Amino acid sequence: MPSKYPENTRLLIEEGLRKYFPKTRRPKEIYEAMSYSLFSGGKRFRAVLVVESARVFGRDPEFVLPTACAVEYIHTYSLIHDDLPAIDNDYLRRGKPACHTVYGEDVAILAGDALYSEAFRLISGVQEADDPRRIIWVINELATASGVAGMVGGQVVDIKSEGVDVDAETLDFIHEKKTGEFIKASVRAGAILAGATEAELDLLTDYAKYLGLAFQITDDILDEIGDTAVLGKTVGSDKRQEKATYPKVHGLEAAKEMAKLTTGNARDMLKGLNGDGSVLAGLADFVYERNY
Ligand code: GRG
Repeated sequence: MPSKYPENTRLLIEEGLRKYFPKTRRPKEIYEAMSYSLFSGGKRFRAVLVVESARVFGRDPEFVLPTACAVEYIHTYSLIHDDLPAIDNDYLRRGKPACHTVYGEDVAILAGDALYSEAFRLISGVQEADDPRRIIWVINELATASGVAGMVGGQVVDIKSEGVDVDAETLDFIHEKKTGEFIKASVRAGAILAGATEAELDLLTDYAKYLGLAFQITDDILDEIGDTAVLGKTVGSDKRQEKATYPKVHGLEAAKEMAKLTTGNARDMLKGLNGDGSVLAGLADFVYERNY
């Protein structure tokens, strides 16, 4: 991992995922499929955001670990479903055959569904907070961001825009909903559990909006000029499916410039914070510089 990535946090999340993964093993197929996708690598970026956002307010990583792991469950769920033949039809994920390639479409769909429910079981059953209303608040934010007003809504417009000439506004809508809202909810979840005020949350929300946009622009650029072996997923998949992407709508060079600008904007939003935002700033740089 590059130096700006909080590797210790990533390792802590790996431990948390193992600790909280359901101990039941029947029916065997579904637990195997869930665990295959959950433990197949990945940057754990959204879970890292939960932990690092709470740390700004002086909270230990362990305090928000159940929610950080739940966020990773939801993310893994979205990847499993995204790769399905009915959606993006990708056979490679995190350098390995996609879940449906190994376990079949039926089990892969159910593994995604099960991870999604496990996420909310984990937060509602294990997460603690000084004020329990903050747990409900977090559940509401994550459900909204992953539902029709977020990931699902963005994905629908994404699918329906394949092969269509999409304008810049529609492109922004797709990515804000499909990727941005969940990144924003991850940042906010850590801060909410750590007891952030509305004013502090507003600053972090603006940071997260720029971060999510930079993340997606980089993702689109990597799909165009990245390396399949490094990325762990097939390069050129967007082009093959005639997807709306930043390089397609704005041109590759303009997209690179946009990624740089939005990363700078994300960093700027942290300046008003009272706590130490240096790790979050480093994560913005990571998003811009990443090659995977
Ligand atoms: C599952 C809630 C839900 C909805 C189903 C399939 C779908 C609707 C939405 C797709 C959302 C999706 C997969 C967006 C792509 C986001 C993206 C850029 C994923 C790659 O994230 P990384 O780079 O991956 O963080 P790693 O492997 O590092 O975890």
